[in-house]
Amino acid sequence: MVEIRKVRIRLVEMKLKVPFETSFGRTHVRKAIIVELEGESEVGYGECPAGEDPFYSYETWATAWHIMEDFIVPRVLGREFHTPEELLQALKRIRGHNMAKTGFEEALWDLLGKLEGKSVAKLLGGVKSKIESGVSIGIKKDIETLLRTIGDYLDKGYRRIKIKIKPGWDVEVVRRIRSEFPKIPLMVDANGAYTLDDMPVFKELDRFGLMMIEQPLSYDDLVDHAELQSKVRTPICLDESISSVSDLKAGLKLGSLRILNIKPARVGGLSVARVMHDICAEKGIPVWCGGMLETGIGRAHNVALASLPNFKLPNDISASDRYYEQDIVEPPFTLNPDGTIDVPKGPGIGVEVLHEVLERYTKKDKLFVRG
Ligand code: OSB
Ligand code: MG
Repeated sequence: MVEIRKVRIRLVEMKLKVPFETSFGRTHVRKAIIVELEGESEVGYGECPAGEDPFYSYETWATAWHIMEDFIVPRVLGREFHTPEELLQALKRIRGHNMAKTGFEEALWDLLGKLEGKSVAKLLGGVKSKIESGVSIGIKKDIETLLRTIGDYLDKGYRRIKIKIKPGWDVEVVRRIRSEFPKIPLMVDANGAYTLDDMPVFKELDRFGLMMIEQPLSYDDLVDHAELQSKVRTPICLDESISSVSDLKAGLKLGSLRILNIKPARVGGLSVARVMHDICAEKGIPVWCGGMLETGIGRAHNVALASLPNFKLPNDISASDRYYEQDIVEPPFTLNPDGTIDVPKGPGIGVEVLHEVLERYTKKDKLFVRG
């Protein structure tokens, strides 16, 4: 049990080493809100990875800031919590805004872990000491650049390659990758850029032995994904379409997905992510942990989550140096030669937050103290 005595939210900006381009836009500088929850003796950290634009989801850092300041902080500050589920219960009247909630929920997992001397992975019921690491590669200016980038990541040891696709950057690109790298574990992510009218594209993609096609159709669709899945062999994996347990149940009933990408920030926290993991485990649906280009804090929570047993496929959890010159945690996340990342064993997130570096990346912050 812990009483929340102080809350700090800070907007951070971290320049990406390489801009990240998807079908919905391009990111040069990653914005995120870091949430700090302070009890009597420890501070817990969580991350809300909502960015600049409402293009991946409706949340932006600015909507998250508003929801935190005006609706979450008043329901958390000065309150006592035994579990992260209890915190989410206190936020239940707030519909949606999962990324804003996740910053707080994760911070409480870290805080409780530190107080109990246990890692977040252990508290969650994680069973792995290493997690499998894949890499998600944005749209590049030409296919040659993409092929070179893929080769570099394979040399580093990444266990699977995901590329972003959009109309005009799809079948030909995959064909070229397959002729260069015939056997690698390969998948594509469309971030909702297609419709059922693009069936010829999916029929072509179906011939390349892809591990899965992620979020081919609209972010709010389940019915058309079910129809598409009935027409292709390649498993459909959903990301944007599944932001709640009810979405997941509907998607499974309809047959809209055979694989689930779980991002804590998208679904409203690690506890919801774990419920989804359990449902999928029971139904024989493999899951993996997606990413939102998180800083070391969100990354640490993602690593903890991915230590659960049904995370059966490589995750979009790459080493810190795939994204940033300098991460805000120590040690940074590094890739083992076998393409895995170690699950930290220390209390809470198990990595130290570098306060001076965090301060340097902070664009604005606000402190709330129990009245
Ligand atoms: O769709 O999975 C996605 C990044 C930002 C927003 C959406 C997505 C992504 C990624 C990158 O694919 C995953 C990562 O390395 O963090
Ligand atoms: Mg995705």
